[in-house]
Amino acid sequence: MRVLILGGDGFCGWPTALYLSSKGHDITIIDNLSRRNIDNELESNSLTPIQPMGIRLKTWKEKTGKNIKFYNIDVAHNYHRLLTLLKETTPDAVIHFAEQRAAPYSMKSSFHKRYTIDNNLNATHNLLAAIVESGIDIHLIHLGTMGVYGYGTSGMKIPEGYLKIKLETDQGLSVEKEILYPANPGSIYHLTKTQDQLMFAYYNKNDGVRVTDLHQGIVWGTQTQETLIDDRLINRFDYDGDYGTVLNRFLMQAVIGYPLTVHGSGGQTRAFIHIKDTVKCLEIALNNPPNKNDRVEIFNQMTETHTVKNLAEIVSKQTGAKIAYIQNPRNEAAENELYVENNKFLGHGLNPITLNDGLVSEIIDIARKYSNNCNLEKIPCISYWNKKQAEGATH
Ligand code: NAD
Ligand code: USQ
Repeated sequence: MRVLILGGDGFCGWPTALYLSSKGHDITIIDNLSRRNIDNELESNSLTPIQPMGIRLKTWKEKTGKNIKFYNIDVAHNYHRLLTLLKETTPDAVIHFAEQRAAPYSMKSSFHKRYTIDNNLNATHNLLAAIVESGIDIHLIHLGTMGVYGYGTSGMKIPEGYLKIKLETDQGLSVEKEILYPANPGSIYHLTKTQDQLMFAYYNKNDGVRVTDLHQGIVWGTQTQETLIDDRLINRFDYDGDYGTVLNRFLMQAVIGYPLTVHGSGGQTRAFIHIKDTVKCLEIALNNPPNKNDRVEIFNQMTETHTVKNLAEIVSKQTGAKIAYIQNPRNEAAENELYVENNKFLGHGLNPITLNDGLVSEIIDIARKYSNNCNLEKIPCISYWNKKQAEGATH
């Protein structure tokens, strides 16, 4: 298939581009390199030495003979360049990773809130409008988040996108309906993903755009089979207080002897997926598009849940790392339970990689190899959700 990958220079997008190219798909990456510029803004870096796009693509061609094209386009603001590219490449599918994805970054200041809203909502809307204007029947696959649901239920499993409800009419009749699961965002970033859902529902209803929305959990790991082919293909590894996600941060912290930074009591339960499963899920979504008149297809893209405390204990047991319970900079529930339905991907043959599969030591090895690149000053999370959180801060 001809596939455009928006955000194909990023942590999830780059390995997905390589994986799908290795499977024979014709891949074009679109990215405005904003994530690399944010590293400059934050004076932070990927722990792993990621190469410029030109070197990445030249290496891929050299090692596999396969060509991946690249266009530097800001999809949130260069509408006509995006539209022209859709018309010229007539893709079967567009995979949309191109959003500002860090909750702490989105909460740093009014500037960061406004940037995240502007970038994410306009990127998604421009893509939808351009698909309609192009007149091409393109399957849009979007990377959403488990965070659209909030993290908790009343004991039931969080369904895949839609909730069955029963309503009582004024005449006393009982009516069954299915609605989008109520949105409950925990940050400005997560708020943009809940808004994306409404845009998909609208364009699907009004214009028949075929959409698959993947509600993904926290991605851990860094390398895939393809990024391992050559050092110059290495994937990024975020460890800083804004972009580093919890499990990868703990593993890196353990390697350098930095006490594991558990926020609060660590009772927050979250959903996880390994990067190697992320790329497989994208392939499954690509190969199973919704039919023309189907509603938006929603998959929960996660394979296991853990509390933050539990993760810290697993890492500590394996490495001897100390655990530090620190004041939580976020405004989030101190503890929650999380049960998630993920039968759709399992039904399509996904065989999940879990924390027990030994890949934790693979990440420890990478963190050890590149530990000299770590800037200790960038580890603390200093983005506070509100005034109260900032006042209670110890940093
Ligand atoms: P990332 O920041 O590494 O990658 C995003 C890429 O999109 C970057 O290369 C960036 O330069 C590009 N981009 C952003 N705005 C753009 C714009 N306006 N025009 C063109 N390119 C733009 O993030 P990631 O971790 O790869 O996440 C990709 C997607 O998956 C995001 O939408 C994120 O919300 C979602 N997701 C990520 C995780 C995770 O744990 N990393 C979990 C769940 C969902
Ligand atoms: N946490 C710590 N210590 C740390 C870092 C985080 O205790 O050093 C805690 C946080 O307070 C939070 C949990 O770990 O309770 C998860 O934080 P995270 O930074 O690992 O993940 P999150 O902010 O939820 O965001 C990440 C991705 C985002 C994606 C989301 C999926 O950055 O793009 O949408 O995971 S989900 O969490 O399922 O909503």
